[in-house]
Amino acid sequence: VSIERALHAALKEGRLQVYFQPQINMVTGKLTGAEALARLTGEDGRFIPPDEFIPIAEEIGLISSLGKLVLEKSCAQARQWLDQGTACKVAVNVAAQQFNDHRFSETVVATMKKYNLPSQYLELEITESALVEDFNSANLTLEALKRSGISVALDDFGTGYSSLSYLRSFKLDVIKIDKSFVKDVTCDPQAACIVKAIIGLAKSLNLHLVCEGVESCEHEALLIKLGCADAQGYLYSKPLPVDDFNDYLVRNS
Ligand code: G
Ligand code: G
Ligand code: MN
Ligand code: NA
Repeated sequence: VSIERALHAALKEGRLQVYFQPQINMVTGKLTGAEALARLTGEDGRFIPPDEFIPIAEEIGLISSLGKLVLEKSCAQARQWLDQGTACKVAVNVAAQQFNDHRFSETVVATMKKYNLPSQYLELEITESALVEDFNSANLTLEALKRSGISVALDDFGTGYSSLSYLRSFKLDVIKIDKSFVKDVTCDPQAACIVKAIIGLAKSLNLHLVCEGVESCEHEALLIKLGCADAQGYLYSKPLPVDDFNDYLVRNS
């Protein structure tokens, strides 16, 4: 109940925070973008983890409003980065409910226009659950996004039920290998085989690939050896409040 109240209050006042986690090219060390991650503070000032408030926002029907606010803040931020000469693409998570709203692509395009943000600076991250509900409408939404030049990533790849058919059926641009595989890639030969297979799959389907949850130099070295360049993880940085991300951005561009 306290999380519910905090969500309502934060949305009403537009004071949901957005943190940014750097995405890195492991080979060049260069920054390639940032993932936007929502953060919520309770009325008592306590930090509420997203694993707690996202499912509740979904349950009580607030996830689309939350997503809209994150999208809005992310586009505003990407615009500001462009203006200050440190251009940075931002990747925004989209919940299934939000993605399946028939006005979703319109809202995204309108938000980009509002901030005069070129489409190459926005990426959307969806999970398979966004694609299962209604094949035709999901396809139409993805096509509309593609026409507008917005790329779409399939998040948490490998953890759902039928990822491979989605890769064939839908126009996606990026797959993000779930951190559960990356975590074990250096100690579990089976995890390494799966990562290797996903890298091969992405290459042959001409999809861009990002490894999530890179935490050690050993992870990095092995992933580069297996053929993946782009990554995200604590080895480079945790998700950062916007001021800290800005420092990172200025230092790294
Ligand atoms: O930092 P991390 O603990 O941020 O995020 C936990 C989970 O919450 C992840 O699965 C992430 O995708 C999800 N999440 C974080 N921000 C958002 C958001 O703005 N929208 C949606 N739908 N999910 C988010
Ligand atoms: O589910 P999604 O991929 O959208 O959310 C990313 C989640 O992964 C966030 O909760 C973020 O804080 C977390 N995360 C980012 N980098 C790392 C990492 O190196 N290790 C772990 N364990 N989690 C990470
Ligand atoms: Mn994500
Ligand atoms: Na993920």
